[in-house]
Amino acid sequence: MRKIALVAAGILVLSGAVLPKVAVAQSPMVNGQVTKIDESAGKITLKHGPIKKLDMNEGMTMVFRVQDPAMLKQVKVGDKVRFDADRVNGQITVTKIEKAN
Ligand SMILES: [Cu+2]
Repeated sequence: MRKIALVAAGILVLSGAVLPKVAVAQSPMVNGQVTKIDESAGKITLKHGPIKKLDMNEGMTMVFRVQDPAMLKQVKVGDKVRFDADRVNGQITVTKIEKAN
């Protein structure tokens, strides 16, 4: 009986320790607008606001790689979007993208 209680307590401690980390890892989405899509190259050009974690302190228009080519089918040129980007193997890559309302 005591062992079960200890295991249960351990699970509670673990889940409590893991959950806040997940919340912190989620970075806020960046606002942008699609100006060009190159499906064959797996690239998208976005006009976007500052992305502090990528040392972009001002907005700009630039080309990003996309993590999954299917992302390029979810949006079209002119769409306002919200996205997240990160350095993946040294290349700045869109990891999430969704249409903004
Ligand atoms: Cu940029």
